[in-house]
Amino acid sequence: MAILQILEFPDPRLRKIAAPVTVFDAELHVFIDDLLETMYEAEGIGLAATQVNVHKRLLVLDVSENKDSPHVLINPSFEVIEDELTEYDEGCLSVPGFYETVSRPKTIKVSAQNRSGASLELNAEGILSTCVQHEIDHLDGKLFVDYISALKRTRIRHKLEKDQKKTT
Ligand code: GNR
Ligand code: NI
Repeated sequence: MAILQILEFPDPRLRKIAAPVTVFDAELHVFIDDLLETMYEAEGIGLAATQVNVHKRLLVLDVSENKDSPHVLINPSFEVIEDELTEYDEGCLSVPGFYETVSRPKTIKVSAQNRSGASLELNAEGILSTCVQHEIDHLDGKLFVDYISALKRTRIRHKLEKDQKKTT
């Protein structure tokens, strides 16, 4: 297993659109396990392949208290079940140290494939719904900072660029 490096905003590679997964082989399974290990090590509740510079449509998440309920979603999509929105103070491992309130559909139906390629569906609400939508956004090159004001986004970009100069 391996800990993978997480890209940070405003890295342009976070803007790439991920391609569907078509091959469910041992190499994919190794990558899924690395993604899970990287998420747990970084203490995140989700991680999308895009964030580790792999531009394939897959993500992992675990919103459980005891960090013992990993989910793997491959080629995920979702349908909004109710029009109601929910607000959450979102953070992102690719935007370290910043949290902003984002409003998203509260209840969704997620369709995806598991690590063997079998279809799966799940209904999500609350933090699971928020997290799935946040991760699917990554696969489409979007970040939670795209939902906040341009002024706040620019401030965050400048602070992170300064930090990145110090550490690379
Ligand atoms: O760890 C994470 N916490 C979080 C909190 C609120 C809304 C979304 C998230 S996802 C984030 C991990 C991450 O960056 N996933 O892409
Ligand atoms: Ni994120």
